[in-house]
Amino acid sequence: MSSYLSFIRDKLIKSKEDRIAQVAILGLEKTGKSTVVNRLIFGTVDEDDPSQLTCYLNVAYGKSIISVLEADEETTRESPYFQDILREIDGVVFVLDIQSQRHIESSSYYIFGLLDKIPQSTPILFLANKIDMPDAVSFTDLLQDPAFQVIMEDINRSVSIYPVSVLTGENFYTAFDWMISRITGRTPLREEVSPKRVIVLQEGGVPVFDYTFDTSIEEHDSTLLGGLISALNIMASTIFESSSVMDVIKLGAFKLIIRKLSGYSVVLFVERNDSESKAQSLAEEILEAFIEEKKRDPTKEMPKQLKFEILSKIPEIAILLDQQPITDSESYEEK
Ligand SMILES: Nc1nc2c(ncn2[C@@H]2O[C@H](COP(=O)(O)OP(=O)(O)OP(=O)(O)O)[C@@H](O)[C@H]2O)c(=O)[nH]1
Ligand SMILES: [Mg+2]
Repeated sequence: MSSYLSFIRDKLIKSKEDRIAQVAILGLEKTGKSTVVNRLIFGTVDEDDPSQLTCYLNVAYGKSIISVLEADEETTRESPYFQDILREIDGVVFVLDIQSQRHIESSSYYIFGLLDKIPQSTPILFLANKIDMPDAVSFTDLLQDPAFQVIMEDINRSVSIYPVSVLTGENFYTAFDWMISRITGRTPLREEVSPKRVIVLQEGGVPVFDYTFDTSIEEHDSTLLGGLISALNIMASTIFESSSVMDVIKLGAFKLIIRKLSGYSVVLFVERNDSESKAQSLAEEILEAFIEEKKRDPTKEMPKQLKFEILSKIPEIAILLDQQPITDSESYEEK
């Protein structure tokens, strides 16, 4: 084990030169660390997934690559290499199990023991995990816990805590995105683009996938929309060069971002003033995820739940899908 950790430490220092964000996933036994790692790798989790004790691997997060290190309690307490690792790491994610008050207490002891070893400049994200469990301690009660108040009120640190279920995915990407935007200095996605609806059209403009993110918007008829876009594209390619296709249309309060791939087109509705490049990359990711699912099972119907699952596999979209978007009173953040 100790040679594996010295290997991790050396890899970590090397990856730092490559500017890959390094995130440590820490927490007591069975809090959900490996579930976090699995969600990052596969975009979904299976309760029977193996629970690796210490692992270090690169995963794709949206368009970037991050390195994640899962380390169990014993490693963090006992390995001399782990001290070096904590000094090098860009962000720490503490997973704590909030299924009972007793679980929370043991986690807070552990956290206090480690806190001094984490440099002040390293952002720390607390995942208050397992909110799906029936007797889980409420987030409001957790925030009243004096131990957490001390941690959260340390003004010299960048700390945040989110109630999540890594198992169901609820709030997970919102929380993780906080960490990534802290490390990379990137603007959180929510502030750059707010997708309203996405439609995938097959050749000829027939809608084959339709998902509304914002149920308050007016639902335009997707068949008519498909017809409009395909007619416009046919006319455009007749008038201009044959390869010309429309890629952005501004219409009232919306901007329609259009992308084409393998005979399908995606139309993503965003707000008129949203970041165009960000919206284009989201539209491409959705179309790629759709095509991948189609390849896997060309005949399969896509009920709403499956569409939701396809979209949830894209971290940046999953943030927007969180069933219960976090409100100011629910999230507690200190800069
Ligand atoms: N209900 C519920 N169970 C969860 C959640 N996250 C993880 N679990 C379960 O908690 C158990 C432990 O999860 P792991 O991810 O293996 O935890 P770990 O921290 O990696 O555990 P060790 O590596 O063994 O220390 C598994 O049975 C998971 O399915 C959650 O959000 N809700
Ligand atoms: Mg594990």
